[in-house]
Amino acid sequence: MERTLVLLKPDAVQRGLVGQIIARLEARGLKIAAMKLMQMDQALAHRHYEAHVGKGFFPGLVGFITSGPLVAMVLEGKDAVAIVRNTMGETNAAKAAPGTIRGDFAIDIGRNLIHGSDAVDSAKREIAIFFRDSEILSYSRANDPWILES
Ligand code: D4T
Repeated sequence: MERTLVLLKPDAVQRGLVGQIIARLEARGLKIAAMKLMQMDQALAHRHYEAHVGKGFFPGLVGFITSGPLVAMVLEGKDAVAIVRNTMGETNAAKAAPGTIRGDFAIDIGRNLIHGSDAVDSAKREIAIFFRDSEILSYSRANDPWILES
């Protein structure tokens, strides 16, 4: 089953939105395979956001993402990468559709609450940055047949 990395960024923790955001992702049918509260340091932030090194917004992004605790999760499900992305809404929260996490709770691209991997390959790379294999659990839920046909 497909897996993706989700980060509930420091703004989600500070604003007390962690529970509401996780509730939406769980209600969609995604399964929590791993989860922890942690604080990113500079090295981890550079590794995770290596594609953005050198861009104008990079220093602000690193300052923000390292500023306080965040929740890191591995979510699992059919098409988990795309399902998380469309549940989050557009990166620029100002343009995110109502009904999405960003569209309902955020207005600024630099305070957009949540990260979700943008492709299966990047999910694999990002999951390995945050979790050891032994921290990622595979299990069945009693309602799985009511969420996925097969
Ligand atoms: P993340 O990685 O946070 O899920 O965001 P996205 O995958 O949706 O978007 P991204 O990689 O393009 O951007 C990473 C991160 O940088 C912030 N950002 C981005 C910013 O503060 N200013 C900007 O101009 C851009 C493009 C928001 C998300």
